[in-house]
Amino acid sequence: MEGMLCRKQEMESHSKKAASRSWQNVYCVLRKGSLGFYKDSKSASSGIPYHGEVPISLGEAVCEIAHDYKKRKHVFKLRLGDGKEFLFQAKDEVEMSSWIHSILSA
Ligand code: I3P
Repeated sequence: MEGMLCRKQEMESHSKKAASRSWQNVYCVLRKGSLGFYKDSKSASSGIPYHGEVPISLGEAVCEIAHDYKKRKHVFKLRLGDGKEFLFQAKDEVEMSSWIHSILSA
């Protein structure tokens, strides 16, 4: 699965908040066990990552609706084994559920 999502990093590790905390539009590409970020679909096809970011590994990842985040709608949370935590905003409920299910089965 792939598509545009708005992303905010909340945690850098289990005990450290992320330093860069603004929401950014990123083109997300889900592959077996990893999630990669690109500026847009063209960059994704060319394999040019967003700000040189290495795809995140989804081993031990927890993905669920971000019920505790009230500022935006259709936001889900992704917590990685190393403590990194991201929020992602989808365009609607259907798209959000689709991402969560795909991430959980990737
Ligand atoms: C952040 C930006 C985010 C905001 C975050 C700010 O500032 O305004 O939108 O998160 O608040 O730090 P900057 O763009 O200067 O990095 P929310 O939208 O969730 O409020 P936070 O530090 O309380 O997470």
